[in-house]
Amino acid sequence: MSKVNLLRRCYNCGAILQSEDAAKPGYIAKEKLENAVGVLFCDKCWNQQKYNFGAGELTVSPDYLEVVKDARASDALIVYVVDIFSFETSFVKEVTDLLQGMNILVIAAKRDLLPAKANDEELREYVAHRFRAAALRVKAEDVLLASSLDSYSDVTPLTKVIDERRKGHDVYFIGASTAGKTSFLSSFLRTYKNRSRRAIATENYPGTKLHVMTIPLDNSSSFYDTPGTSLENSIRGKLDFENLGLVIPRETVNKRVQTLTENESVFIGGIARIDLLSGPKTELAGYFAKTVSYKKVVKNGGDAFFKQLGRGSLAPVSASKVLADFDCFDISVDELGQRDIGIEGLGWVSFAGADQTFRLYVPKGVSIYYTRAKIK
Ligand SMILES: Nc1nc2c(ncn2[C@@H]2O[C@H](COP(=O)(O)OP(=O)(O)OP(=O)(O)O)[C@@H](O)[C@H]2O)c(=O)[nH]1
Ligand SMILES: [Mg+2]
Repeated sequence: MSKVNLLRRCYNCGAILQSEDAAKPGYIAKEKLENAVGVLFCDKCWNQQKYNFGAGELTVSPDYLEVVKDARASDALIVYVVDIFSFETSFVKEVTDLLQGMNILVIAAKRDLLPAKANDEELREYVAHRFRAAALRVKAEDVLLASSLDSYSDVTPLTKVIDERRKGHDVYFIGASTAGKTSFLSSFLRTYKNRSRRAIATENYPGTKLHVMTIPLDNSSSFYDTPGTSLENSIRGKLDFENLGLVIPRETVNKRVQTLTENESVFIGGIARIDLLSGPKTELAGYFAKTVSYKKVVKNGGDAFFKQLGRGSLAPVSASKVLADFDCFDISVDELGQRDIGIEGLGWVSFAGADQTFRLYVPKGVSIYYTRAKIK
């Protein structure tokens, strides 16, 4: 098995985590340090902040739970909208945990951002595979790809499938912020005829403070456009407005290839870096917005990396002002076959697995992923 090792620091205070001395900063019980995945907290911060339960820290609010509870009680169809370009960001663990056993259809939006020649069947299977890995019942035929969703796109074929699948029940559109839920519904509304006695309304969902648009389908069922869950672990939650505009792709993202030999690095904009620490010469195909540079640095810059941030050649240029600190991950690759290392909200690199060890620097708090390749 390959290994992904975060050189672990407390997510809240930044202290290096250790299990030796409870009196020193960064103390955490050994089992927690060894077994945990994702972000970690030292005991002190954990106890103070109650991260999972504290106000403002949850990605899924109790109100959101209420909405999902209703959906479950009414045997509703869940239309889970994901962003196929930023798939990991839009696939929210806290939400998938809530949806166990429910009737789910997936709309994978933003297909237009991936190269046209990527294989649609493989993309649908990739998405279905990720859902199944989260213990949700989704097959490739439950995944519908959607492109260029806006109020002018034709969503009739998608709507037809939704109508068959909902069997007269309500439909809840859920997913991460900016996945494409409202874009879908705006185009749906273009040809919509209200056959009920109720009006379309955007108001607080009963008993909650969540703004939900309700589109009546008949007298007893509706479409619900729920607000997206937050992008806390995504780079999109970290950048200022100007830089956000640079990292979000507006058009098809084509791969750019850099070939790394040991101790060479590739810089992704001024905001992330991947070093090949060991292993054979490797072609790294980068999938990032055109406005994000993808450059090889021949001499391993070491700590000079931080100094290079903010240089004009490494746009987004003002990232250094926005991103003060970085997390560092080591990824040792054992699997053969095409693999992806991704940075949530930014994009990913794809390469043939061959015993490499990579070191990845990303802005503090941004999640990374390591999976089989999305595009072969
Ligand atoms: N290229 C492309 N952009 C899309 C597509 N669908 C949505 N977008 C863009 O993605 C952004 C967010 O879309 P929304 O439909 O508002 O996303 P949402 O899921 O409703 O987001 P929240 O309301 O924040 O939860 C907008 O800028 C859309 O134009 C698509 O299929 N292709
Ligand atoms: Mg919306």
